[in-house]
Amino acid sequence: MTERILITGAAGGVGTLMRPRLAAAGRVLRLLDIGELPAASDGENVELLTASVTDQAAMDAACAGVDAVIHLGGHSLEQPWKDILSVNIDGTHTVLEAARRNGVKRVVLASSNHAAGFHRRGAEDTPDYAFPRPDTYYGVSKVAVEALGALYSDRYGLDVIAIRIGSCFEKPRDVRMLSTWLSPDDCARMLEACLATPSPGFRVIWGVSDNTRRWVSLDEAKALGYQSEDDSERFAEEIIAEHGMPAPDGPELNYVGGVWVTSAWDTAV
Ligand code: 15L
Repeated sequence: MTERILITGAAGGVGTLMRPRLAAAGRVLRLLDIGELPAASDGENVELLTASVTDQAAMDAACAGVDAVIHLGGHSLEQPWKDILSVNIDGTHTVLEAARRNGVKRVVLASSNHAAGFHRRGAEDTPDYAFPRPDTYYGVSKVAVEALGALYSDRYGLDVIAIRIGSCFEKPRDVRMLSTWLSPDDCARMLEACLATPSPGFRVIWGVSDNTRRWVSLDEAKALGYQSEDDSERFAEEIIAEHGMPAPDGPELNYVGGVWVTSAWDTAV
């Protein structure tokens, strides 16, 4: 039987990295974005949709015949409150509501480390389900994403997993990302685990690779079947040579959200 997975925000950074990695025999990827999606390549089993996650009718149609939703759509950086509210918070409600209306059983939500960015790094790994301490309006929206996921799971019985993604790029871009990096291949492994694990109910997991310098727990992710195969340590020498070590008492190495806790990110109005 063919499996159909809807990916919102499929033209974004993580969506673009996941498109080839989540391709599988017997699977159709229904890719949705407000922006332009590259055309299907030869043999690629994709359906392309142009729509906004804030459009309920479009999302209802997009969820028809779908087995699972991976919701990556939304702003990925700090924005004025009204934009965060509309796209990230209202948009996530729209996606979950469309999933519920269509009987979609499983939704994976892109949360972020910035939902808990003001947690100080301690001697122990920051635990799973660390209480929200958002560092920005963007972080607040990810807390709302998690809350909406919990509501739709507890009230309507959907399986919902929110991933507090660290930094998902081809390679770490600074010293903090040696701790927060989620390699694209590990991200795909994590998403596959989220799709496959039986009856998870509502979960929140940290989305990072098993980095030597990791500072968040992977226990809950592992309990869902995630097995990281990457470690940012192979980039450490190069990244430290390029950027230098940050101040030992500065935000970069002392808060989960790094410099997002500083006034440099006070763009919000
Ligand atoms: C995020 O949530 C952002 O979407 C991404 O652009 C990165 O900046 C990442 O967090 C991070 O903390 O490195």
